[in-house]
Amino acid sequence: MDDKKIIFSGIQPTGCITLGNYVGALKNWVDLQHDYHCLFSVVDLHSITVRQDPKLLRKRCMEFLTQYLAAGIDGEENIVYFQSHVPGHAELGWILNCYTYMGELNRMTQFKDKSAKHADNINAGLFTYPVLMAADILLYQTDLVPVGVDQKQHLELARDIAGRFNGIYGDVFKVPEAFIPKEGARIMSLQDPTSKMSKSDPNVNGFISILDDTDTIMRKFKKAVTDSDGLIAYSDDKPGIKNLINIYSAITHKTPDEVVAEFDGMGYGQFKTAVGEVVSDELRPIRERYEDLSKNKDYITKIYTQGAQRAAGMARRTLNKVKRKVGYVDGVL
Ligand code: AQP
Repeated sequence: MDDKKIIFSGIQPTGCITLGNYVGALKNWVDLQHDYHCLFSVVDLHSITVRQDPKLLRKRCMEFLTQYLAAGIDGEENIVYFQSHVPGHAELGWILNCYTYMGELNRMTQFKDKSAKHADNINAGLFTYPVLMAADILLYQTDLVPVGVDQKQHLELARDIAGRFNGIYGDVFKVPEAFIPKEGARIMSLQDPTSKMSKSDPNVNGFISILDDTDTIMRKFKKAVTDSDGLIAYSDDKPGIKNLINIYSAITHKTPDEVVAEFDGMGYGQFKTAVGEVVSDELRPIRERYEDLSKNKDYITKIYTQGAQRAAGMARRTLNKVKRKVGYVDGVL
């Protein structure tokens, strides 16, 4: 292998891929894909921490992988695959469970949030989710993980687990770094700008799907919750406007100050229309490519099959090393 560094990242197939996922993760994958060896996974093992309808899940998995490609991920150059197709994720996940403390997992804010949301199904998988995520990353000797800021705590834990394991057995894992975008690291709900835009939000006006058409996008931005003082300013006291500035800024690569200057003296209506337009222009080609690609099932199958084969080869090298270090007898398979 050359000296390019390794990137791993994934999105779990729940709900639909949102503008938040796009800006926090997917868009950066596209920007980084030629400079690194990249693995982009539809992390389906994670998705069953919340109960899923099997038929819908299978359909959604295919749709997510197709959206990765439609967003501009090159499926030949990069490794694009389903997590459940590479058994090494679950194998390493188990081993790392034994090197992770309950106290560490108890501190994870996503577990607290999700167990409050799914009080009738607080399963062990939900609790150990960050360990599987650590396995996803460490399995490939990943250097860099492009994620939204909400995943920062999980990534810190992955680093701690890697450090602990290395401390016992020598240098087994690369200790990964987070890659968190400056603008758009945390896109908020359009209906409640104090909580993050979430792909399973039951209120469809709270999020933009990357497949939403122009009319839907414009309508959702028009309805976006703001405030009543009519001033376009970048302030924590104005979470709705701040969120719209962040979105505009992430798409146009302008700083928040530049955005504020651009819209100085204009009304919220005009600003919301401008944000809707840049988002719609950004997403239109993705939607069009998606429509084409989803007709080509053979191509999609080829991409995820070769992706899983390449990922499995890399995973095997790390797992063999881990198993030897832990003290297992060499297997025959
Ligand atoms: N609102 C967001 N802003 C910026 N980045 C975000 N990400 C998610 N939401 C935002 C980033 O997208 C990647 C994939 O996310 P995930 O599949 O791990 O799911 P999640 O973050 O748990 O997303 P949701 O919307 O909250 O899903 P549900 O509703 O199913 O629980 C990650 O890199 C994440 O940082």
